[in-house]
Amino acid sequence: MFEKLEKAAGFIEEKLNGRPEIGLILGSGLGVLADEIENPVKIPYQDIPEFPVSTVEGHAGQLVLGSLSGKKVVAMQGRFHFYEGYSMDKVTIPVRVMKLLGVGTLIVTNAAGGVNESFQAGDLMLITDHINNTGTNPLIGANDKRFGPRFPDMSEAYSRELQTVAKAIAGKLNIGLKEGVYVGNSGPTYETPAEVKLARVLGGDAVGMSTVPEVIVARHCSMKVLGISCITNMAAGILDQPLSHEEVIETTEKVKSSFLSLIKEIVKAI
Ligand code: R1P
Repeated sequence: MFEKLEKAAGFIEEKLNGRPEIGLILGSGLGVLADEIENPVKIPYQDIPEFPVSTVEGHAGQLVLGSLSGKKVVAMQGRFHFYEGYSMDKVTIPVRVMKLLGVGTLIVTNAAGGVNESFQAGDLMLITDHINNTGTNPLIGANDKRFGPRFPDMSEAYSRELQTVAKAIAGKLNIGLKEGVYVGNSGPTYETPAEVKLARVLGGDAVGMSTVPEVIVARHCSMKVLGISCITNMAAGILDQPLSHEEVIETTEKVKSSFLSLIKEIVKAI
């Protein structure tokens, strides 16, 4: 795997001048951030050796490399999910390729359902921690020490230092940034009301079907992680209305401007 991913990183490097220092994974409907990248080099996933392809609406399916707020970045405009039928190690290939490109800080974003009843659709939530409820783990299998240790420490999955930066910037921009624990499920079904209640009892504030595998792999290879969820809807059973991916995309469109300014200012500050 390591050699194959080195080949993928080499393929990307040939198209760049300068190595990216910050990686961004843009969630459902949040790919607009990649449009802000200056002097972009866009590489469709299907052209990159070993990369899967995006199959979900709202995920464009390309890497965008260039400058954002004066920093060299690599952004995934669209991510991979376990429910698309990709194994966990496929889902997380881009994180390892980012590491091989020189990325030390990863900003993960996602569209999530609000479990905490004090949240509202359209809120942005700083992820303080996560619960892996997918029933599996991307690090199952032989461990390659070149990426990281067999038993990685997850006591600070989301960097406290980056959380402090994000909170300060949200305050400066007057964005009422919520905070909470993201519960990662496999999907593709949205949670039942009973599952949402369970997530709340377990200490979850938001639910979704991504992020957790990426963060596990990022921490395995010692990247610092910052996570931001866009609460696109309240999870099942809170409001008396069915959930849909259309609503998820619609909400991300509404929060676009605060999401963009928050992330751009964070990138500037780190
Ligand atoms: C469901 O509407 C989709 O939105 C979220 C869920 O995980 C699921 O893929 O997408 P992201 O987590 O990729 O933002």
